[in-house]
Amino acid sequence: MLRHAELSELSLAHIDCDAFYAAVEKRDNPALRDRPVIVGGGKRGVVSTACYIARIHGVRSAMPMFKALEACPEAVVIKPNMEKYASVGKQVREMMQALTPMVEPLSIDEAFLDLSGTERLHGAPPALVLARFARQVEQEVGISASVGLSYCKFLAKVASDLNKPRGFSVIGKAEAVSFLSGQPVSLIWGVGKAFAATLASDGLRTIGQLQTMERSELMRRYGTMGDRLFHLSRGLDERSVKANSEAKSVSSETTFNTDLSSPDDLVPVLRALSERVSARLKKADIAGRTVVLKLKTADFRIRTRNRQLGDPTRLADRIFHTGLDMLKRELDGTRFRLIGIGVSDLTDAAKADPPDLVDRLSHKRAMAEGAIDSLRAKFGKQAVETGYTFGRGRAGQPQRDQDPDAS
Ligand code: DCP
Ligand code: MG
Repeated sequence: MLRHAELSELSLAHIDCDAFYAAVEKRDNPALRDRPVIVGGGKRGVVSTACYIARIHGVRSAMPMFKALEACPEAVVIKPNMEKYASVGKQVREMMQALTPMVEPLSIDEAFLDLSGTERLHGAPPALVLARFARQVEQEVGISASVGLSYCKFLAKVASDLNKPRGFSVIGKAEAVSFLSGQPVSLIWGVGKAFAATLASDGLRTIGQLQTMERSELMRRYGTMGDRLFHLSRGLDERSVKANSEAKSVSSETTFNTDLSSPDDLVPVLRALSERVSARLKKADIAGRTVVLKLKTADFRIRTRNRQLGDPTRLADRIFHTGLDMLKRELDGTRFRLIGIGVSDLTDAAKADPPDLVDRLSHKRAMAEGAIDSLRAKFGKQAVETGYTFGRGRAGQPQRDQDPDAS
């Protein structure tokens, strides 16, 4: 039973499956039910996830496997089966989409849902719909999920984490500020280890301390991040749930077998991915105006960088050079496990890459690319290689291709 004064008004939810990979493995092998299970290993030798029994012993995601086994020698270790997890993730997502079209997936096992205005449809307020949903996932999928319900994205996501596993937590407007005041700054979306350390060196450790500071002072010290600190520390978050954001971009990404940090390794992969995106755009006769670079660091933090172009493009060369420019700013020795490139703000190809491009060089490159395309169409993909990928064989190609947001 759940009681909360605002229960009938709150409609922004975050749902996150519990110990996702491990839960799927336990579902498929009931003998594992009461045993500590670790999913991970393989070449990377790290824990992808651990079930909650293994977590009691201190096992955590991203921990080196040998450490995890030191902490919990009796654990059963299972190699990840990504295809299986992707299909279970999809099943859960489709169940979410049956509740509302306003579903914004964040990863394989979590999403935001905006259930405002669905009460008449469901004959029940969002809180009840969500509680039924959690039960339905257990019965039909055979894994569990935790739910956070609030009035904004930031606090819905925080809430879903409060009572895991099988949690259902509510953060209303009335208690948002007092709840946040005791929390560490790292709870704030976008405050990673490095920024938390900067804040700590300025004496700022709790969100409560941020709540006492002026917006102008926070912005003077930390720029746009300061503005975010000001708003989120007070529970002010206007971001809306963006449904189908996946279908509105064309992108290609790859996860490396070993983490990479040098331009020599990353640039050829970026080039190959740009060509793949361009090929898909050309095939669909569409173009994109914003180039999006995605990186995932060795410690699983996602960095996305966007740049809007003067006019939409479908040329590998423009996508690549725009991506490269953004990539250069990120190359500070950080090790990356994933790189992706894509375009969003899709339009039809008619307005793309006008011949009077400001820059004459890029016009030449566009002509050259047209020639490359027709050679490849005639003689196959390997017929022409650019200097960026030439002679690198598989090294210049993405090793494991993942195309989560193909459209
Ligand atoms: N994952 C991974 N490596 C990480 C973090 C996560 O491979 N460092 C994978 C395995 C997880 C899945 O992504 O099962 C979902 O990530 P979550 O962060 O939601 O973690 P879990 O669902 O495993 O656990 P929780 O109950 O904390 O959500
Ligand atoms: Mg999860």
